[in-house]
Amino acid sequence: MPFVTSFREAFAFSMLTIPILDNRQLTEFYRDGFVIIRNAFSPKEMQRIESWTSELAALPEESGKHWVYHEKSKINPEIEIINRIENISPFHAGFAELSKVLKVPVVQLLGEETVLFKEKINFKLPGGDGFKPHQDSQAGWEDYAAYFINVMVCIDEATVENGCLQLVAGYQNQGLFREWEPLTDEDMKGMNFVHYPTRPGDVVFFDCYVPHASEPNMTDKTRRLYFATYNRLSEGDHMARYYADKHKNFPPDIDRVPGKEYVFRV
Ligand SMILES: O=C(O)CCC(=O)C(=O)O
Repeated sequence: MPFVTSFREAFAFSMLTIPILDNRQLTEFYRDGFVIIRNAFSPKEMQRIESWTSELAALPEESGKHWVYHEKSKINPEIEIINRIENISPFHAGFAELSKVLKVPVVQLLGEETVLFKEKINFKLPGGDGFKPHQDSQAGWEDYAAYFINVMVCIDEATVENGCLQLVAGYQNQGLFREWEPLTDEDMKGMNFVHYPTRPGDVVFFDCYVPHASEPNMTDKTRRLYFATYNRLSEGDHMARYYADKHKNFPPDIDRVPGKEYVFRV
């Protein structure tokens, strides 16, 4: 029933394709902790999603709106580039639509009603940094719920060269290694990080325990990926509290206290 309800809700609300997982894809997710759906969105749909992304990046940064973070380019450290945008759907109708549509296959995977926990777009512009090997729940997520599923939508082609996602299969049932620190060399013994290049319209589902990483983008090609994260509704709706807590420790650049140091941990 939760699947039917979420499907009806998304169908009534959105013009986007609702990605429905078949039995083979569900089995693959339960086996590996992740599954990749190629061409889940059409080129026309991706034009819309790409235009929302560019629109968001061009908006003026304002306190109390979507959160923008910058970083120093690794190609030219004189330049500040957008690193990521978070807290999106409450301020953008297009992404609100996308996050409703992506919820439907997450309900399929969990077999129960789910709720959006957080969202972000990792821009990884030319010169953008990579991500050390980690599990997403290492970023303190267990304070909110026990289990999460991420859905990644590929906006620009992600290649080995520009820092596509690398995932490790089969570790999702081992649970959390430890909080607030990326994986150590010792943790990673025996793990096989595999590059998964993706094209615009591809969608990746992976859970909060899947070890993953990506390299910096030292090419001249932008690599933007959208991530929406959901938890079981039976574990509560935590988005407001999550963002309030995060704002205290790692606020968007517009809300930072000059001179104070903010450290990204995981
Ligand atoms: O965007 C990427 O390459 C990886 C993202 C990631 O691992 C994260 O945001 O936790």
